[in-house]
Amino acid sequence: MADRIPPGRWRLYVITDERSGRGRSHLQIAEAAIRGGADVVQLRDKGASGGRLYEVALRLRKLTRESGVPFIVNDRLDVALAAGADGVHVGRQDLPASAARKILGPGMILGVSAETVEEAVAAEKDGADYLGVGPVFEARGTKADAGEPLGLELIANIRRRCRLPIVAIGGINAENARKVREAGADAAAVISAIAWADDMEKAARGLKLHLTAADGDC
Ligand code: TZP
Ligand code: MG
Repeated sequence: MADRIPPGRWRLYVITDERSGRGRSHLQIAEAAIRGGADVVQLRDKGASGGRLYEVALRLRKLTRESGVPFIVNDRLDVALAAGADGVHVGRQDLPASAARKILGPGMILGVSAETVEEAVAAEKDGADYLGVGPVFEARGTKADAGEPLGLELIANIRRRCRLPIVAIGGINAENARKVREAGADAAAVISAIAWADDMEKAARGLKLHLTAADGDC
């Protein structure tokens, strides 16, 4: 098994979301994404019951462990802990970062969403391991309540104020992926660019190439 890649080295962060996946399952999206070079996989399912989410998390845990890819659960600390995930991602509607850190202990990865520089600074102080920053571009096709795009400028501003790895999110695709790296993001998180692609593996491979192409410049 490959050594686990820490957040600062992540480039392609793939979020499985069945509702925006043309009927593809979480497992199918994750399998294709990993074959295409995903550095980390997040399970996101706002509609699933705790029981169903736990079952899916166990399957993704097995797959990601065998592939040496870190596994993050969105929103649900309980499911992340029960399934033996590597970490959890929390946002404004979830348990605050400081409380999540208390429960997780120092060994698990804590991702925290930030839509402003102030939120990013607070998340860093509260124990986040990486920041999810966005929506950078238009993302309401995937997340109805995503809000106005915040732009590349936000990434650059957070980069100046925080040391944590930045995972940019929202409307990222093969055309604009390199721009988020150049603005200061370490990685890009994507849903539709992979889950909606005709060939998910090929889409992941293409995105990964764009994201790593900027390695020499950043
Ligand atoms: N948080 C901010 S935008 C977004 C989330 C979960 C949706 C990203 O989806 P896509 O399809 O990659 O724009
Ligand atoms: Mg959340």
